[in-house]
Amino acid sequence: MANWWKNAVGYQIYPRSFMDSNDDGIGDLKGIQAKIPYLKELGIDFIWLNPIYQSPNVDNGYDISDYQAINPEFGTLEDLKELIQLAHDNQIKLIMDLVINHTSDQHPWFLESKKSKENPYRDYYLWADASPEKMPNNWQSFFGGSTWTYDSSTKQAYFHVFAKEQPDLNWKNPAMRKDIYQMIRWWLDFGIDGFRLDAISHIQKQPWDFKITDNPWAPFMNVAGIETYMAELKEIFRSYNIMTVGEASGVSSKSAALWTDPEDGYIDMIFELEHQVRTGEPGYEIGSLPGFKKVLSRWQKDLQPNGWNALYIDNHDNPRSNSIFGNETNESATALATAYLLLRGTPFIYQGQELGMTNFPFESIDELRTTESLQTYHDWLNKGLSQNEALRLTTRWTRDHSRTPMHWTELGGFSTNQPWMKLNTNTDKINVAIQQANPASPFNYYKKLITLRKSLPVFTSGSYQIALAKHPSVWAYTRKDETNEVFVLTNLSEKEQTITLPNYWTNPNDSFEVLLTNYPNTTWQKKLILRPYEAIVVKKH
Ligand code: ISL
Ligand code: CA
Repeated sequence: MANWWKNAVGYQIYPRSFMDSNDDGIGDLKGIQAKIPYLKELGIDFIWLNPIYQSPNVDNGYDISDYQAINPEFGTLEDLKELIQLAHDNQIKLIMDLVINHTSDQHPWFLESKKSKENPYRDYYLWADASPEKMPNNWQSFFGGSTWTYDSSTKQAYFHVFAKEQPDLNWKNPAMRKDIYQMIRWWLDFGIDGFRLDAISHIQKQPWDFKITDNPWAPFMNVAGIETYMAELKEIFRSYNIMTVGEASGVSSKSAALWTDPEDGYIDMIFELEHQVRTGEPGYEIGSLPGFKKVLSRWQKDLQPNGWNALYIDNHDNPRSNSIFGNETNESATALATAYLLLRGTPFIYQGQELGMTNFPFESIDELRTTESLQTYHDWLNKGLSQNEALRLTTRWTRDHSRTPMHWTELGGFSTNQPWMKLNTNTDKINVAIQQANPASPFNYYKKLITLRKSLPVFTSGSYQIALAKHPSVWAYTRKDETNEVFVLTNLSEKEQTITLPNYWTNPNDSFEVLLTNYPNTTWQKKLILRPYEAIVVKKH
C-alpha cells in the first residue's frame, strides 16, 4: 500500500525511560512489549524507537559502537524481533533511529582510523593537520567547544559536530558510504518499517577554510553537495515499503518541500527544528506562542503543494510543551494537542505527552543526566555564577525534562528498582492508571483526537488556512477539501480571550457541528469568549 504513513499517527519511545521489565532501573525492549496493549488503546499506528544500538552512552545511544547489535541494557536482537512481531500483530509498525552523521569513538572503524594515517579506515572520518595550539579552524560544536579534537600520535585532529566521543563520518568516502548502505539494507531486511534519520542535514561540510559570517552552524547545515548522498539514500529507501522522517535542521521550509516531494524527494517527511521559538533572557525564557504559530503556519503553507510535514510538540531533546507553551494543566495539554495534531502532516506523540507530563522541578545538579547540560552548568560556574543561578540557567531548557521515566501508576510503576533518572514529583496526579479511568483526562482526549483525525480525510489531505493570524494567544485555522471544511480554534493562553470569528466561519446559512472540545458546554457563535486553553473543533455542513 502506497504512503501508509500519510494518515498514520506515530508514537516516540525513549526506551531508557519507557518501561523496565527486569528491574534494573532502565527501560528495555521487553518493557515496550508489555505496553503494546496500551499503545493499541491509545490508537497509534507506528512507533519510533530512539537508539537501542550498542553504545557507550555518552549521548544516550546517539554514539553507536556497533550498528548491528543491541545494547544489552535494552535486551537482544531476539527481543527486538519479538517486539516487531507483536507490534505487527497489533497493526503497529516500528521505525528505528538511523544515526549516520557520526559514530561512537569506540566504533571499530574509528579505533582503526585512529591508529595511523595509512590505516584503511583513516578516511572513514574527517582528519586534518593540527597542533595542540592550533586547530584546523575555529568552528564550534553543538555541544560546546571546538569541533576538533587533537590526536597527538598522528599530529592531526578529527572533526565532530557533537561531543568529542562522536566523530563525524566522512561522507565523501565511497567505501564508508558502501558500508553504511549495507547496514541500512540489513535493518530493512530485518523487518523494520522505516527510519528517523538523525541529524541528517549535517552529513556534508564546507571546506575547512570556509569563513563563518553570522550563523555559527552554517559550515555543516544542509551544505551543497549533500544532494548526492541523499539521492543515494533515497534509492535504497524507495526499494522498500517504508517511511522515512529526517531530522533536518537548517533545511528551510522551502527546500523541505523538495526534500519531501512525493516524486523526487529524498525522504517522506521532515522534522523542522524552528518552532521552539523562545522569548526572554536565557534561563528565564519561555515559549513564544506567536513565534510557534507563525513558524508552523509557514511550514504548513510551504509544504502544501508537494511536501509533507512531520508534526510534533514534544521530543527527547526539548522540555515538555505542557510546561513551555502550557500552564501544566489538563486544558493546556489538550489544547496544544488539538492545535498541532490536526495540522497537515504525520503527527508524532512523545511518550507521556498524552498524559500532559510536565517539566521536572530540578533542585540539584545530581538530578541531571545529559552530558551537554552538565557541561553548560560547569561553564556557568566557571563564569562565576552561584550554584543556584547556574542550575536555573541550565535547567530552564534542558533535554532532561522530557527524559524522566514514564508514569504508569500513582507511584510511577516504571521500575521496582531505583530508576536511572528520577521520576517527576507528580506521578500521583499524572499517570496512565488514573487517566484511563477518567473520561475527561488528557489520555482519553488524545484517544478521541486520534479517532477524529482518522475519521475524516480532510485532516490528512485538506489544505491549511490560518485565521486571526495576528492574534497573540489564539491559534485558529481551517482545513478544507472537496467534501469537508473544519475549523480548529484554540486559546493557547491561561487568560480568557474574547474573539470575533470570521463571517465565513459563522455564516447563518450554514450549520455547524462541534466535533470535539476540551471544555463542557461549548457554544459556537460569532462573538466567543474562549476559556483558558479552550479548544474547539467544528465542522461546517
Ligand atoms: O543542534 C541542533 C541545532 O541547534 C540540531 O541541528 C541538531 O541536529 C540536533 O540537536 C540533533 O539532535 C539529534 O542528534 C544528536 C542527539 O544528541 C539528539 O538527541 C538527536 O535528536 C546527536 O546524535
Ligand atoms: Ca531493564
